[in-house]
Amino acid sequence: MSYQNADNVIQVFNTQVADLNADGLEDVVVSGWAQEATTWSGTVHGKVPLKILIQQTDGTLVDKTTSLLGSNNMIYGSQRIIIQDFDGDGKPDIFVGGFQDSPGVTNGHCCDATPSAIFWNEGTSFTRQDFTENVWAHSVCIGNLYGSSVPDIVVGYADQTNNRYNTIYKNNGNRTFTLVTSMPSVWLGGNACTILKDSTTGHIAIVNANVGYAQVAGYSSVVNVFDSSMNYLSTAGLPGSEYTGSTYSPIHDQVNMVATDINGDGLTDLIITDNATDKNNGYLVALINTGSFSFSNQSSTYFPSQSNNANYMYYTRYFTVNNVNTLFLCNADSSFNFTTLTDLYQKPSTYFQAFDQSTLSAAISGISSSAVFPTVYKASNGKLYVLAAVPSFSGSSASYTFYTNPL
Ligand SMILES: [Ca+2]
Ligand SMILES: [Ca+2]
Ligand SMILES: [Ca+2]
Repeated sequence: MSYQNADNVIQVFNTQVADLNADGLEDVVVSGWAQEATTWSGTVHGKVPLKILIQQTDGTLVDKTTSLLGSNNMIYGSQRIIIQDFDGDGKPDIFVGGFQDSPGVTNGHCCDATPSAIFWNEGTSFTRQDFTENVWAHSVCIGNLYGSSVPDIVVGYADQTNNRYNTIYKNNGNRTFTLVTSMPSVWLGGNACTILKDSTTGHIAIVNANVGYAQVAGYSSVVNVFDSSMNYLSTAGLPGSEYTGSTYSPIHDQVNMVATDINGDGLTDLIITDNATDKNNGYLVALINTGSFSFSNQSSTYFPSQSNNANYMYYTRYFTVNNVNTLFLCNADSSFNFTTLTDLYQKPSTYFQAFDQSTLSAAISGISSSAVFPTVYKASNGKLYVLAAVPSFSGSSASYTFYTNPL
C-alpha cells in the first residue's frame, strides 16, 4: 500500500482507528496535511487522499478506498480525523476537519483555511458531503452541546487574523448541520480540544490546548465553561500550560488531549501530550478534575517514571488492551527522527508505567527511516499491530509505503 498527495507530501499526520464495516475488527483511516509544491504560486489547490484500510482476519490491512469511496477521496487536508456516528443510524461516519499547513513552503501558501468533509457510512459504501466554510481545524472535538443525541462538532477558527471566533457545527441529526459562530470565547487556534459535561450541573466545558494568544495571561491552554444552554460562564487557565513573560512563549506545545477518569472518582480528568519539537522537553500532564472543571496538576503521581525529554507528535491513542488502560504515543526527536518511534504507557493499577520499549522496537525492526508515522490497532488474535507509514523521498516530493507488524 502506498500514499501520496497531488503534489508532494512530507507528513502523514492523521490516522484514526474504528471498526467501519461491523465485522469486529479495527480498521484504519489515513489522511494528512496537504502541502503545496514549493514552486506553486497560485491559490490553495493541494489535496491529499483519504484512505480506508480494512483489517483482514490475519491482522493485515487492505486498502479498500476505491470500493468504499470510489475515486472521490481527495480532500484539502486535515489535522484530525473523527470517527463517530453523526446521523444516529448506528454506523460510524468519518469527519475530517479542514486544515492545510505547509511547514516547508516558502511561497506564502502556508496555513490556509480549507473546507471540512464528512463521509457518511452506508454499510458497504460511503457518501461524501463537503462543507462550504473554510476553517483552520488544527483541533477538532465533538460533544452534545445542544441536547441532541448526535454529536456536534467544534473546529478551529476560520479567520486567523481578524476574528478568532469558533466554528461550531450544530448537528441537526438528519445529515445537516447549522453553523454557529456567535461565541467568541471559544477560541480554537489551539492544537487540541475536548468537550466535557458535568453530570450534576449539566455545565459544559470546551478545553482548548495551546490557544496561542493568551486568552488567559500566563497560560497557553484554557477551559471555557458554559451552562447547559451553552451560555458562556467563565474561562480559566489550565495547569500544566503555564508560561512566564508578557509575550506568548509556551514552554510546552500541547497537541493531544485525552479525556478519561484517571482516578476513578466519576469526574472526567485529562491527559495532555506535549510536542516540544523545538525544546526537547515534552512530557505528559495528568490533570485531575476536582469538580466544576477545576483541574489539579498531578503528573508526578500518575506518570512518576517519565522523563522530561519527549516530542510527542500528533498521534495519541488511549484504549484498553486486555482490560488495561493503555496510552500509545508517537515520539520523535527535534528533527522528526523517530529514534524511539513510540512510547506506550499502561495503567495496571493506580499510575501509568512505561511499557517495555524493546517489544515495541522489535515490532518495527527492519523499518528504518526518519518521519515514520505509527498507528496502533487491535487484531482478532488479541495482538496489537503497528501500521507504520514510511516515507521515501525524491527531491522535494515524498511518497509513503505502509507496513503492518504485530507487537
Ligand atoms: Ca472492521
Ligand atoms: Ca452513521
Ligand atoms: Ca476523575
